[in-house]
Amino acid sequence: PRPLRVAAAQVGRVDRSEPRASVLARLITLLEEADKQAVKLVVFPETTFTTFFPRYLITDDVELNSFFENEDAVTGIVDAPNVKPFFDKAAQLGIDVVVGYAEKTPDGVPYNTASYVSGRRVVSKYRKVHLPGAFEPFNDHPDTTNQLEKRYFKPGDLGFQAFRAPSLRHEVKSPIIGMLICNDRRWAEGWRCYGLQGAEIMCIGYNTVAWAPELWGADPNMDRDFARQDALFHHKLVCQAHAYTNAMFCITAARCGWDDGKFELITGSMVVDPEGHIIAENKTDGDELVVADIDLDACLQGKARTFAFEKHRRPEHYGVIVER
Ligand code: CDT
Repeated sequence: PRPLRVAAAQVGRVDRSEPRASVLARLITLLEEADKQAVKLVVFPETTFTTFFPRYLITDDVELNSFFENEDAVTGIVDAPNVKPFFDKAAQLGIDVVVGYAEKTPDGVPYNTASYVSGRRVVSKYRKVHLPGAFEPFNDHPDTTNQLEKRYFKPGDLGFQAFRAPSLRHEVKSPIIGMLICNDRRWAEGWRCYGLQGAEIMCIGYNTVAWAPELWGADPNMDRDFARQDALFHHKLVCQAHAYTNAMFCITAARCGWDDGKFELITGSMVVDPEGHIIAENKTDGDELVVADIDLDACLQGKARTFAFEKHRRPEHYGVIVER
């Protein structure tokens, strides 16, 4: 067996005006909880350090920039001024973290990014490929949930690179990891790229609106509870199905709750096993650590038998996927 204790760090309501120091204190509390429970790998949400700002049309550059982390060309995210204490704490506790954030490169290019950080070292970085929404807002009503990722970010340019987490080798033979960000989880292509590289754990942070008729194209009179349930259903559907067909664990971490008291995000923080079963999930819509003991050898059933890619795949018939 290759046992490992992992967690999703769900983060509840974060308002547009919530000070960075306050969010950071909450994240550090989650790290301390993980340490108490001897967790070795914790996955945090998409844009962990701030509210999900692409829902707003922000015309003030100073405010817009305040949601981004300025990366260093050598050290990446770990010494960025607003977030350094978080990475210092994770290193001090010996916990590996996957954390999503709005990245500004040294050349000023904006990406929606997740980094895998261990002992203050960026082991790997992923930039969101599937940016949902539009460049223009639906309207400028203050209650509208916009989805302006195409306005604020460039599409990711790093592809889907699986990597080993050597820092976890003391626990278990270094697992092979993949990262996706929110909307990416709905697309089979990214999962398969990681599956083909033998990934054993998929790490996914997200901000998914519970109610946004403009975005989902739903009937504006649809029952709100139904809309929330449906959004949660689709989140679980894709994560469970893709974890199963690629024979890997999946850890999903939600930014959830009612931002600004009026923009609701779904929960759904969970750990899924390679057979597609949920083995741990959130109980609240606030800050919460969802912990699971996993055995990486559980991937073998799918990788060596049910799907055994090298025996059963027929790539000569899959060309249309990359041709269109
Ligand atoms: N953050 C993010 O990617 N959200 C999208 C909203 C839906 S876009 C139709 C998601 O896929 O959850």
